[in-house]
Amino acid sequence: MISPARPTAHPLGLTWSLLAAGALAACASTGGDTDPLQPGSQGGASVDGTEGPAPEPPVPGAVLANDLIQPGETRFKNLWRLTFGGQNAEAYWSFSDDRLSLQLRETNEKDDCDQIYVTSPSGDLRQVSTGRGVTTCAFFMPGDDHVLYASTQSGHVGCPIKPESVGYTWMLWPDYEIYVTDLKTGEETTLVSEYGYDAEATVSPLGDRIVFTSTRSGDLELWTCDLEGNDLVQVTDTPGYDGGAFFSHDGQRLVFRATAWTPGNEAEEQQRYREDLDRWQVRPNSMEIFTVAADGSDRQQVTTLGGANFAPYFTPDDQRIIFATNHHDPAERKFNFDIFLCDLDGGGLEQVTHFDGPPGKKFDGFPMFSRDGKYLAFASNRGAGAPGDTDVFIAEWAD
Ligand SMILES: [Ca+2]
Ligand SMILES: [Ca+2]
Ligand SMILES: [Ca+2]
Repeated sequence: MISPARPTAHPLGLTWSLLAAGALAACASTGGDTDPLQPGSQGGASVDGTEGPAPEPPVPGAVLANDLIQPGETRFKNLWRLTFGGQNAEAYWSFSDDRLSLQLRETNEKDDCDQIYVTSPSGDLRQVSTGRGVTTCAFFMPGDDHVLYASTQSGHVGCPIKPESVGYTWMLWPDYEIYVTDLKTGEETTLVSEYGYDAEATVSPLGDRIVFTSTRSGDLELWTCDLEGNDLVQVTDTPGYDGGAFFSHDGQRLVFRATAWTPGNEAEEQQRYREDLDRWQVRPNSMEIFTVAADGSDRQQVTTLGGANFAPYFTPDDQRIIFATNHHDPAERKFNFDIFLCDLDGGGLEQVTHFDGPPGKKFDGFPMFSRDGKYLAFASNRGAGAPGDTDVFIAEWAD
């Protein structure tokens, strides 16, 4: 099922959608699919048969796609599609809610790696990463004139080739550093740099701190720093993966994903985890959602669902958490990821997305609310031409 030649793995989990593709056809994209900047024929569909002016897209270039709202997706008042084919995900809102940064890959070719793009007033997507190495996890800086992202460009000119591994793992390239690019001048500066994995950075809505994931302490932990990359604070100190964090809107807490050990089997699993980490790899198949105060105190487990729970984000009132999970997939190999909501204690579970098709057409994940709460950006296989194609969507949210 899984292509052993697949060159990159995705720190925040995009690879799950590729896994869901089953056998990965080489160069799965065809025709217009290879140009994600070009609106396709599936967008702009009519809204449930009613006439009237189409609602304004929340981001220039997004095309109305209400035909892709699935039965049961009652939280979606309208749906727009931003990309059309390839691998596109992790679309995160600017501070002013009028732009998205995202990562985009046009094909599954070995020499094609995720690069960072931003939306622009003209409706085009604009590449802002250098094109060297593999990149991940972009986020707007306060003021929206700069974007941070992680890249292996200090160690790789092209796309790094994933070494042989046992089973399904993510690569934690030690060349990953966190850079800030000036959207006006293209000037790039290094924000965070240390031997080992440094990636998955996001910025507090207060605009004063950055959280990221690093192996610098010898384990995968959350760290925060100021906007210049100084005043480093280690937030987590727990065996296992701690990463993929976002701040609450009041800047007080972090929501993140962490390895879930099997009770009674911790020692064996942690030994295997250490062996993977020594090869710069991590297995993402068993993770739960946690919160912690930004200073590292008061760690709380949110979900106890089993399976892979990831990409958590606070609702605009900080009272609930939206996240992606496959816990509900009855299949032994759980490829159907969907977006769920839950309370801060894990109760009140509510399924938000319901897209489930054939292999490679099941994934929904990476939810992020706009700061005003009106829109939810997410990634999904829905509307995909080729199995595994993942596109960025924006839903108008119904409270
Ligand atoms: Ca590094
Ligand atoms: Ca840890
Ligand atoms: Ca799904």
